[in-house]
Amino acid sequence: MTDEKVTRREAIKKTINSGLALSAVASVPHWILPALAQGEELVPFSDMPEDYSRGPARPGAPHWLDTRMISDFYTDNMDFYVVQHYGQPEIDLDDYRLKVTGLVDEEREYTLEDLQNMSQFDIDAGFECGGNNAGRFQGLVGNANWRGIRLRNILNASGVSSEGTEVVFFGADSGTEAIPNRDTEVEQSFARSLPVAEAMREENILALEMNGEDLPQGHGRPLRLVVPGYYGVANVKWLTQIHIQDRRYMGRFMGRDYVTLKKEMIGGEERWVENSVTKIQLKSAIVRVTRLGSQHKITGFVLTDGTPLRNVEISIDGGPWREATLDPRSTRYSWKLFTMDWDPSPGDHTLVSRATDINGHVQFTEEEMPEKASRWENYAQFPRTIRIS
Ligand SMILES: Nc1nc2c(c(=O)[nH]1)N[C@H]1C(S)=C(S)[C@@H](COP(=O)(O)O)O[C@H]1N2
Ligand SMILES: [Mo]
Repeated sequence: MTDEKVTRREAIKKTINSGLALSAVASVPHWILPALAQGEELVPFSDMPEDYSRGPARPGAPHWLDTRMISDFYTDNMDFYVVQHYGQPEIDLDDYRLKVTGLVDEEREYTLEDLQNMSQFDIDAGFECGGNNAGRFQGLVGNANWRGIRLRNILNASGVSSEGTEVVFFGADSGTEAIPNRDTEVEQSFARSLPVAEAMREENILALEMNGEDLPQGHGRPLRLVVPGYYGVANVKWLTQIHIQDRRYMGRFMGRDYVTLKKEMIGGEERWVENSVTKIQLKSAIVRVTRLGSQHKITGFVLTDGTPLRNVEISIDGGPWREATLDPRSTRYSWKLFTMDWDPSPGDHTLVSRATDINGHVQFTEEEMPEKASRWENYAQFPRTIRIS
């Protein structure tokens, strides 16, 4: 590992562990570390099972985090949620190749070393799985610093030809998919696509590193796409091929899964419309309440598609909306943690947050959500209940 890399990793680790009592660091396994200050306690939510806890991520397995433990801007690589649909392919790094094919002036192939030697940048990006929901207490979420190559540089190095309209990203993982009404199955890779104009956005990154470490196996080692502002499904892990074509890619994760079926008015007609899960919908959620003496603190996160926020507000027991404080480390595409001090009376309380963007768009309540028949994109306000003793 280069010195520069060690320094970056140390800097990120330092923010991850800040606020911890030293004794806690030494004695408690990191995955249950509530990152509490001296004398601080986690106050249980009454909408969660009393014994709710989440174990550490296990190699190869999916994982979601206990969102009550969110207290740091960067999610530890060991606790960042893990989702994949065909298992985690082991890629031999010596044989690894990234191929760029299709409607380009020059098809290309890169070794890992070629990629490592290209100019790098880094960006903070937070995202959630399009299937994240209240039932999981929003645990399919995380925020990290990604470092790698600008996607646009790779596309420009091959030269997208004028007929090229869509960029397809293939992962090394594949599974058998049954063909409806036919007694047959085919092997399909995980893949997603983006229109060329979207793919050319300067923030899109082919990430080699996550929080200053080589990309962990579960997060796509050695290379993954991150499309800041998009739901997790866009961020193709174990990336091995980029293909430019003249039509939208229609694989399972574009056309069948991760498709939101919504009721829309189309030219005055009510229609059920299918949309691929793409840009993150404005969302906030309260996930943590801590107590130091009688002083309580409420913490939550906001996700956006990159549209700047106007504010995030909290209402307690149906009372007035009061503005919460946003973490100053927030960036355009990171999650935005927010906090508010609270001096509650004993008894049962309801807490809810709502985010508003600079266009005045306010996060919907459950009742205001567009009518939707599928389980994707759950961005309604998330009321929490808590008992103060
Ligand atoms: N190759 C590949 N990439 C993938 C997936 C997959 O199954 N295979 N799942 C996607 C989905 S649905 C999500 S939510 C994110 C999760 O990324 P993470 O495991 O790093 O949090 O990866 C995306 N990228
Ligand atoms: Mo997902």
